[in-house]
Amino acid sequence: PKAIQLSDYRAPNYQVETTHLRFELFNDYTIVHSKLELVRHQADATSLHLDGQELELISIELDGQPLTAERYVLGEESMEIHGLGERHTLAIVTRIYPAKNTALEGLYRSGGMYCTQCEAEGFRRITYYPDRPDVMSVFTTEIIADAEQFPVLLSNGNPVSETVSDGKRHAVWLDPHKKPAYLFALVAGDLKVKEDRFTTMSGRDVVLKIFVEPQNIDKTDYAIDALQRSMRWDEEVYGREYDLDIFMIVAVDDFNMGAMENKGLNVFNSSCVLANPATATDAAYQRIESIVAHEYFHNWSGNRVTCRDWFQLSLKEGFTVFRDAGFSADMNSATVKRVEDAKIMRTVQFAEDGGPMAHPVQPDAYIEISNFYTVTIYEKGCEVVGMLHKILGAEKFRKGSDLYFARHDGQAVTINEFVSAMQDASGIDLTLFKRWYKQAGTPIVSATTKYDAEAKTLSLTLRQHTPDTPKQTNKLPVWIPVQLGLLDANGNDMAIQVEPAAAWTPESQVLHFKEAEQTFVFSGVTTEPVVSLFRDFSAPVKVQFDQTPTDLLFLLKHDSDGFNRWDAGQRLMLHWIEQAAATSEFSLAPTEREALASLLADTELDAAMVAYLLTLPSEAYISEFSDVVDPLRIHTSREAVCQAIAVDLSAEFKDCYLRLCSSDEYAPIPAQMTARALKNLALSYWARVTDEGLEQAQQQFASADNMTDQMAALIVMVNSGNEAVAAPALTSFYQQWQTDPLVVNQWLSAQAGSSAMGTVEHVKYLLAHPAFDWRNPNKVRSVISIFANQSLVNFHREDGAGYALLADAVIRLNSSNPQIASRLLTPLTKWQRLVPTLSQLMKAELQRIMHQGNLSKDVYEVVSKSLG
Ligand code: B3K
Ligand code: ZN
Repeated sequence: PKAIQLSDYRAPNYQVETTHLRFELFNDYTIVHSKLELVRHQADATSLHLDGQELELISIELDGQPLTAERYVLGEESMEIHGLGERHTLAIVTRIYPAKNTALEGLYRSGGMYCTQCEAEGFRRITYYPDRPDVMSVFTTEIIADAEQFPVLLSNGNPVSETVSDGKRHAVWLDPHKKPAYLFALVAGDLKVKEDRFTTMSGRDVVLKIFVEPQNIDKTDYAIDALQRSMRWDEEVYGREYDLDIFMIVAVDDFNMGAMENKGLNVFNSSCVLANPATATDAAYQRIESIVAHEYFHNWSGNRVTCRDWFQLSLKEGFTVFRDAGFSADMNSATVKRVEDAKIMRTVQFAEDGGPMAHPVQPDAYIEISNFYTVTIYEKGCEVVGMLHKILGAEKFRKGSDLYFARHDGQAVTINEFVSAMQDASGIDLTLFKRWYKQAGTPIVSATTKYDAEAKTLSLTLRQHTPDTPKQTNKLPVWIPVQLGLLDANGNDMAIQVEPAAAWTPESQVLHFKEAEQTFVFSGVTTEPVVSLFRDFSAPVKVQFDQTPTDLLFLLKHDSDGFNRWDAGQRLMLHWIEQAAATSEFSLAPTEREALASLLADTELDAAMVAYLLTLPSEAYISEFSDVVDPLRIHTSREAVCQAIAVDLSAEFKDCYLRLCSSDEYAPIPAQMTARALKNLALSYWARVTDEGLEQAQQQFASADNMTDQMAALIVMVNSGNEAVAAPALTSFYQQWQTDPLVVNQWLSAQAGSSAMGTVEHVKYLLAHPAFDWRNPNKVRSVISIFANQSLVNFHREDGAGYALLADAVIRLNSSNPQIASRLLTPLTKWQRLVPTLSQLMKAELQRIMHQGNLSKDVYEVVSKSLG
């Protein structure tokens, strides 16, 4: 397979003014008629390139005449038409087989329904087409299907007509907005609909519809509510109004990712949209809220203004993640949201940036674009937009966003155009800032301070360095916004005066660090302060700043920045874990114990925040702070610290638990969700060290009226390692929920992800269980990905059996669903950082995959890059 290069980009020869599609759905196959109005776009162009995959060509006509064989060349995945003039009508008929489509790209069947997934390059599996995002067209879609089997026929835009004759239903949809083919969607099925309305800021009435399989109709309320709040928020915060008469969401069970923003017809993985209190956890509700918002926000950042080519993917994804993060922060707690996002950056994105798949936010080459829907494109892309927000401030940022949408509405543009709009609207030169988009790797910032008591100054010296990444060396300094504060002896923020003054933005408390090394001098510092650096996670960098456990404890108690309170606590806990690893024992110092106890009793603080403050860094998080990863050592030392905290504070955890038990009827609202988060955290510590706590978990499990409490209790029992407690609970849970696939998936994950229970043998048992299904991506993720990413001590078993299990799964899925196979591979890409024995075993599994014949592009790219 050959890499596609950004530098090879050429504008298309022809544009497609209108696209008329007619789908005839039969049981065994589908016939697709396409009629394109082509218009020349490059002077002198005479040839047209169309993409096509797994298509049977039935006929092709140009301007009403059959196209003779010498006028076109069929390649394995393309069609080239020659001898063209200014304007043409091209009509193509193809046959496709949706029921045989296990890759879940293009048009496929999921259960009894048809649906599509076209991003990035799925439309070429429907018909021959210039399947690239800079070809934008007005689409009309006709769907013809058995009237009884398919009462619901949907496509993008507004409905034009629907008729039934001779047992066939015939629906027509027109989308007036020009769009690239990747935003096309079609759905056909026997679905129930939940309907509501929204009145836009200019007073237009929009119909909202969520389509689901009949058994799920009682799981749609929350998504509708989240959608309405998203629509309002986008008007208020970004001035963006919805632009069609109808907005639809469809839930499907078989889906490769979370959801898809097709124009006017979002298609969702059912796990990211369906919820009711009995079956969905608070975490699921929050996921739904953010994904519904994300897909809705794409209507502007992605659809009205789209990407010129797939190297610009972060243009829509980074910006849209930033928008949905702002929404979630406003709906819940901004600090908690920031903590959650920083955790993902530090565990998953930093790992990607430091591994063989490292790539810039704007990549310059790829073999398979599906492999580039990554945490770098999404989450680091969001952080880069977030830094622009910090640099510009909220008001100028909004002006930049308005200018971007006004300038480029209806266009397919590049990341450069986004930054230019921000620059032009703000008057701030962003030339240097653009390096963030081009350089891969996580910058490492080291900080040292020197206090001069006589001069009353504090000097802060910052150095930055970005390590080499595959095919990228000698990186240049980037523009790093360092949000900071200086705490006096009482823990209050000191007033800040700094030299050079030009490097300081007082409103945002941001220092602009732009060179390899810079020293900033703070004056009027009457006592030696405790420095709080990178408040609010102001830049996606690794920080090396030696602060004593005493300072960290002080920041944990006093920092006015909630994010840095959490961060100080995590750094302190990393010290503890290191201490436990070095000495094989650990106990809390009295001051530390006191600090944790007072957090636990602090009813002023957001309860979810308290829960995060008291949660140890995960094993994955600890790994990212280790030079050489020794999973067993990490697991054992973390467990020791966890045990010590549980023992020392068991009475406090019990009190906290009992205080937060509530008899209020369940509601997925922030006040309740945060309380449940802390309550269930307290339970997990309490049950770890007392019979009373474990009995309480059993009781909560038996009496819970909502999945959050039931699942939390189940996980406590599973993690107890007490077979006599865990086994009956798992059995009764399965009996209770076996007909609900989304709940069964949680049941699978609770086992596969547990250090106590998620052993290789048990995972094999789950893979053979009737609840498992290799064709369903949610099941594969629930068992295999969860095992390999969470049950680390078992995945990294010393004989390599965990790696072999994962490699077998990749090999099995390589041909049926290459995207899922490739995604599963991520844990195996980290072999170089492991202790030598494990490293060799893991590498051998990658080599075994490499030696299989017929690797998909997806799997080949990740494996070959990982082996270097
Ligand atoms: N844009 C889609 C992702 C498509 C992934 C294609 N392999 C979902 C989203 O980011 O909103
Ligand atoms: Zn997106």
